[in-house]
Amino acid sequence: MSKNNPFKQSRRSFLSGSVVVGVGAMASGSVRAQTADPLITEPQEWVQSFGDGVDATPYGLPIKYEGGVVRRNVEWLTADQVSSINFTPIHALDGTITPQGCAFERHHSGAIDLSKKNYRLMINGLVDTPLVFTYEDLERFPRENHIYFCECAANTGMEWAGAQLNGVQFTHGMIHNMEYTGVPLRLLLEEAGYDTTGKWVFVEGADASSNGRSIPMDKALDDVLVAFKANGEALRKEHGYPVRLVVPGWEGNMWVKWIRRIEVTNSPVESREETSKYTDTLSDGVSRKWTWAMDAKSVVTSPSPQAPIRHGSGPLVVTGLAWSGHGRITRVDVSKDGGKTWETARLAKPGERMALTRFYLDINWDGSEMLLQSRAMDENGYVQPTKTQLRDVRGLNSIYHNNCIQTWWVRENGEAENVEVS
Ligand SMILES: Nc1nc2c(c(=O)[nH]1)N[C@H]1C(S)=C(S)[C@@H](COP(=O)(O)O)O[C@H]1N2
Ligand SMILES: [Mo]
Repeated sequence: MSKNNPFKQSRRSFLSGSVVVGVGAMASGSVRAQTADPLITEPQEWVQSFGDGVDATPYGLPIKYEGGVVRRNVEWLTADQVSSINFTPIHALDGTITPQGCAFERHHSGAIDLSKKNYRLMINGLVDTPLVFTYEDLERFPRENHIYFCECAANTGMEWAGAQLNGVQFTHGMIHNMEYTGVPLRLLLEEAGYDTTGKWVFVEGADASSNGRSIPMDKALDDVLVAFKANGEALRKEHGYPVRLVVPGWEGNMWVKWIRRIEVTNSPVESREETSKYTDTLSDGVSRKWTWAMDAKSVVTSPSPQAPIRHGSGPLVVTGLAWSGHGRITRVDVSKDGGKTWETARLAKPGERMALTRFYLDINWDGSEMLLQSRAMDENGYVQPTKTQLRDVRGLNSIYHNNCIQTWWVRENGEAENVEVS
């Protein structure tokens, strides 16, 4: 069987590969094949009675067997529920779209209850005509659909000093990827007649924290969306219902939820969220500022500590996610030996600009331990750094913008653990 893609081989050799696996697998596998399997030979209860009627679930939830696919938090990070974060269960998802129901949440002062009726958006500052839009007003502007990832700048932030959290949900789960429907911010700024001396916009939300951020005018006019739908339906309350800002490729903190005001200014406001927070202090005490775009990053989501290998040796699907705030992902490599050798993974689809890319490496696992890593490359030729390379540049004072290569130590029994290689 070919090492990186069994499907490239002829169907025949792939099938014979599977037979070998069956023999090598746990005894129960072959016992099941030899004795009558009641799930195949006996009529089951679900064929002898009716299932639920169509009125049972007007709005569907996942079936009870999938009850573990939920957002989780890290207790010691959650001093206070209203100013906290939870994590997307990326170990259990596939494809690239994050369902809203399990997409991570980050609130500085809790998720507020704001109706469409009470919603207002003001544009003021350096404009010809200060304007206030209702929700219905926004719906009358031409709108667009785009898939974008939103990554909190603190994603992987707890791993700077050492391998700490034993699960990809916790190390990399401050990310989600949705299809947004919204009005380009440019159209609203044009409606208000923005002054070309205004080089910045300051955006703030309707919640108590307001989460104010300055965004350069070039970005505001380029691809920022004033969004009201995600994955086809209204935004969930926790993601900013009824309207949030979408700032493609840039750190999650700028994606202001419950957006209520956009002020055109000629200088940045230097708010709390862009000075004391979301900046990286280097070893010499100098802080990096205006680090908006999230650098290329990837991680193996399965196998991983929360998604161990249960089926023994043989065909194994290694999979993960890659993304870049600077454009498209062009290539992802996977290493099984802690970065000594690399194989190029298969991208499920060609990389899309500022969106998650799913990769697969279909291997024939010999059952020996692995130090699994993935390494993303984007269209600018940027290569995701190792932990050591990143620490050499940033030191150890940082919390934010950690995009280093992650290692999972996969044991012979299929269990995986968060480790570092040097
Ligand atoms: N109004 C407002 N917008 C906000 C926040 C907030 O607390 N209030 N949190 C920010 C942060 S830090 C992040 S990472 C993203 C998270 O978006 P999500 O909760 O939809 O995942 O929203 C940003 N927008
Ligand atoms: Mo964030």
